[in-house]
Amino acid sequence: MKITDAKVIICSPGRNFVTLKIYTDQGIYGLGDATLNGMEKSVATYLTDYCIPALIGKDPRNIEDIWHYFYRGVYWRRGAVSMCAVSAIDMALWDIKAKTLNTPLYNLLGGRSRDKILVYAHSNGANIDETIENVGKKIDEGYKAVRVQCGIPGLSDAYGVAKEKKSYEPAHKGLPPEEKWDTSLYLNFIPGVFEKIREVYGSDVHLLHDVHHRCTPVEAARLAKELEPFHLFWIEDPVACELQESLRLIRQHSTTPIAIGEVFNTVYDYTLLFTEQLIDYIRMPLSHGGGITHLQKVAAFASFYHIATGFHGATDLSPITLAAALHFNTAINNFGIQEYMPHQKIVNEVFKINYKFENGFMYIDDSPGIGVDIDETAAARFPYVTARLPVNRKSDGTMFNW
Ligand code: KDG
Ligand code: MG
Repeated sequence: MKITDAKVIICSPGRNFVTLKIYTDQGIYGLGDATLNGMEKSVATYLTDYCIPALIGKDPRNIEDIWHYFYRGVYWRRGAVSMCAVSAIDMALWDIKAKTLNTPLYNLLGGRSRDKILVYAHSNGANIDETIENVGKKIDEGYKAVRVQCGIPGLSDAYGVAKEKKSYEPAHKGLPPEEKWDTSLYLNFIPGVFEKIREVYGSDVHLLHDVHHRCTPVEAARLAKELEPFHLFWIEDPVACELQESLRLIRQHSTTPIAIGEVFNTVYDYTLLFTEQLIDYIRMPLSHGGGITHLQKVAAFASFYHIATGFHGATDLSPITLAAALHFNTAINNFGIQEYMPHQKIVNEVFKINYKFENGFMYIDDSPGIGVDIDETAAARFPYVTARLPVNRKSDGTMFNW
C-alpha cells in the first residue's frame, strides 16, 4: 500500500478548520485535523511545503515509523505548529488503517472499555444570577458535568464568558483584541459562585472550572483550597505550567483535582507532573499532542500514576478530533471525562459526523475508521477568515497570560 497524494483543506463554516486528506493507491483516504486556533496557516504551510512531499510513496500502514519520521526525523522538533501537523498525519493514517480493515478505530486501540463517554458542557454568564440560570439549563439538557465560568464584578473581560449572549468563541477577526485582567478581583469572587451553585443544584452535578493559566502558584493554591468545600471535578490550568514544579505548591495545599495540558504537545511536558502525581487529568488533545500514536503512550504512562484523560474539546478542534477522541476514550482504561462544546450547526454542512450526545454522554457509531467525512464542495463555500485569539493585560497595562 502506498500514499499517492495528500492535500490540506482550509475552510471556515462559522470558524476556521484545517483538514489533512491523505490518499492511497487502494482508493482509501484518511482525514486528520490540523487546526491550531489563530495560527491555522502556519500548520497548513508546514504540511503542504514540508510534510506532504515526504509522505508520498510511504506505506501508510507503517504508522509508528512515519510518526518518528516526522518527530525524531525533524531536527527542529516539538512545538505547537509541528506537533499539530504530526497529529494530523497520524490521525489520517489511523483512519486509513481502520478503514482498510473495515473496522471502527476503537477496535484497533484495544476494543471497547465502555459503552458511553461522559462529557462536560460549557456554561457561563455575565454575572452570578445569569451563570446560575445557565448551569440549570445545561443540567436540564441532561449534562452530568458542567464547566462554569462567570463574569467578575469590576472586570470588563473574564475568560470563558460570552459577550452579547452569543455562544463563546475566543478567536476574533483581525488583530488580537486586548482583554483586561485582575487576579485579586477574580480570586475574591469565584469561590462564592461555586458556593451558590452548590446551594441551588446540590452535590450530584460535577462542576469544573478553567483558570486558563492566570494564577501564580500561591494564588492557585489559595483558589484550590477555597474551592475544596464545593468538591469540584477539577480546576483546569491553574498556573501557566512551563514550570512543572509549580504544581507542587498547589498540591501541598489542596485536594481539589487538577487538569492540565491543553497547550502541551509532548510527553516531556508531563513527566514530573506524572511521576510526582501532581495532576489528576491530562488535557492534551489528539490534534495537538502528536495524534493517537503519541497519546496512547502518554495515556499509558499516566495510567501507572492513577491519572486519567480529560481531553480538550473546544470548538476549535474539528469534528475529526472529537470523533477520534471518542474512539480513544472508548478504548482506554484510564478515561476520565471529555470536554464537549458542540459545533455550530453550519459545521455539519462540511463535516459528516458519526457521534451523538444523549443524556450526559456521547456515543460513537461503528462506521469504519474515525468515521467523519468532509464534503469538499461545501467546504469551498466557506473560505478562510483571519481570526486571532485575544491577548491579555493586567488592569495597569502589564502584559499577562490570556
Ligand atoms: O483556542 C483556545 C481555546 O481552545 C481555549 O481557550 C479553550 O481553554 C479552553 C478550554 O478549556 O476549552
Ligand atoms: Mg482550557
